[in-house]
Amino acid sequence: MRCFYDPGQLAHAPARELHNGAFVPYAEKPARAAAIAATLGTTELPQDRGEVPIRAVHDAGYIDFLKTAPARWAEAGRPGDVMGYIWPTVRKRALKLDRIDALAGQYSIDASTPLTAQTWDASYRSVQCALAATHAVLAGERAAFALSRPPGHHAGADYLGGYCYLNHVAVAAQAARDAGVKRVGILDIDYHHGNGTQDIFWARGDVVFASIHADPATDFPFYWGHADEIGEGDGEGATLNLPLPRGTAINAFRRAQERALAAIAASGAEFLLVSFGADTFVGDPISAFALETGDYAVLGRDIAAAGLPTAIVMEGGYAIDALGANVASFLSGF
Ligand code: Q9C
Ligand code: ZN
Repeated sequence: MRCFYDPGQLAHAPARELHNGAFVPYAEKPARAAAIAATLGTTELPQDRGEVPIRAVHDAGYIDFLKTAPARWAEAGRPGDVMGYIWPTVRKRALKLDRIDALAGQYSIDASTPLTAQTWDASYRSVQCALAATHAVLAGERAAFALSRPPGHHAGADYLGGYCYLNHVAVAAQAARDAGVKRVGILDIDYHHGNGTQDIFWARGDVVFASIHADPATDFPFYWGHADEIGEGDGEGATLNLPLPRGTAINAFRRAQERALAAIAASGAEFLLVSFGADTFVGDPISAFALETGDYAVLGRDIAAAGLPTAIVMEGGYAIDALGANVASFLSGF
């Protein structure tokens, strides 16, 4: 399988994150990508398709923020990485504030996703990987893999969060639409709900989003991913959320994935994007499902059996020692 990866993605390396009340070493480490690349062996650099496909999904003001915030943060005398600490959420007017501290809150959903001087570039390269995999499949490959990192599915059109800055799978889905695919299915099997992807396609029927994830009653991102969220307007019925309890192992996960794949097939989708997270692994340090390395091959086979041209985009997975094996197992299913 063709695998796309750019070592430039390694330069994004935030120092710490706010985790349950304390600052701890950042879980979304560059070593994640290095471990996957080492296991895959051969990877290709993606073609550079520029910013146009990114701007088709993300807000111009937000893109400008990602590019300029680290320098403005430093100019304002703030130490360390950019991190929001106040949010315009409580009955506030839409204020056009320019202070970097205000923008950091406006353009984020959490305080666990620091922005560094290398973040824009690493995220841009991750988008190019997702686009390269998508275009390879559009050109006839059965399946292709984008080793995108940092991950993407928590990022909305105008917000960062959950270690994500640009929504690679959403940019890829829009690119497939722009290349003539009538309906795109996105299957999100990261441990966490893909709130950014859901928000971006919430009111659209041409991109169908199905997600299996830890119940947001107990897990991040809490405010999205509940079973009664089904989309709105033209998108009503084009969002499917299948939350599962902590402790979920392969059998229940596999049944949920069959439901998600059936919904995507019934929608008439002609092209499949998979947001793949290996944080469903039993040994994941920040998650609580119980999948084993061999289980990922079963999930990959079930997805392949759906028969759609498929581009796989990397999301989470924090058990670095097992990460390469888990990804390789999943891809072996194809
Ligand atoms: N306990 C992905 O897997 N952690 N993102 C919240 C507070 C956020 C994970 C920290 C976890 C996001 C792509
Ligand atoms: Zn995750």
